[in-house]
Amino acid sequence: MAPSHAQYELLYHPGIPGRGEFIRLAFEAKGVAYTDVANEQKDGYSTVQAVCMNKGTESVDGNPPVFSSPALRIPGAGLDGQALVIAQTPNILWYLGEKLGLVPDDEGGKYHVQQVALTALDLTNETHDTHHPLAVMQYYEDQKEAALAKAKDVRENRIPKYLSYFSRVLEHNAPHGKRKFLVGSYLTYADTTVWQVLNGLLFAFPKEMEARRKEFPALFEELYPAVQEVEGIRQYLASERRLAYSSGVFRYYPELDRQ
Ligand SMILES: N[C@@H](CCC(=O)N[C@@H](CS)C(=O)NCC(=O)O)C(=O)O
Repeated sequence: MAPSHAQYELLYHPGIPGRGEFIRLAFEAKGVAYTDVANEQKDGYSTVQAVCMNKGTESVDGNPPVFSSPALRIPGAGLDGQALVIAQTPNILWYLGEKLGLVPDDEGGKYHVQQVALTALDLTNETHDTHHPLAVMQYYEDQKEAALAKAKDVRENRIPKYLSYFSRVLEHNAPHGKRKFLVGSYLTYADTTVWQVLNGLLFAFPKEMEARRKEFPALFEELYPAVQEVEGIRQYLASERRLAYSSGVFRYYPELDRQ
């Protein structure tokens, strides 16, 4: 395992990639150490729960309450030298984009990166809703009929619409990014975030995505491998830190895939 230190602490559920993966990929792409609290620390999930799921008027260290994980805790970066806690995946990525060098220098480029990442996270939410179309707090097994209809719509209408958008962004940026990067001339968190959604979709809907990848060759044959070949990402994907999909946002139910 690569060494990690306590400068940045990822607070997320243990044992699943989930939405925490968008944050992990940002750190791993740049080889910046972080502590994955629930996965690395004894009783780490108690810490995550205490910060992200308590019912009080503060999360920790004078920070306001957090609605849900993932959150990022940065010791020393808050008021009076206390820890700063920030939550919401795109908010964390926005913070890390500057710190880790995962955004372009120009203001328009920074907003464009966030625009693409937000869109990829919208697709993540829609993917989640294929197995939880009616009630987030109820079991998939109790909403299977609605899930079939929702998954059909997401597969047939929403996935191609999103993939078309990402492809067009890639093409628009081709003079700078050479179809390896979505915004500007080097890796940003737009690339890692879109990569993660594509990877999750390949797991959740293998048959659907096998057909779709032929429709969007630049996305799957240029951007996707380019992100995987970034040294930090390559090492990470081969490491035991990269968790297997199971019961998180990206799940595999054969009946929800293309038949
Ligand atoms: N928009 C939020 C969604 C966060 C979210 O849905 N977190 C999940 C885990 S991936 C959770 O623990 N949710 C608890 C809840 O919504 O009650 C983000 O992107 O961070």
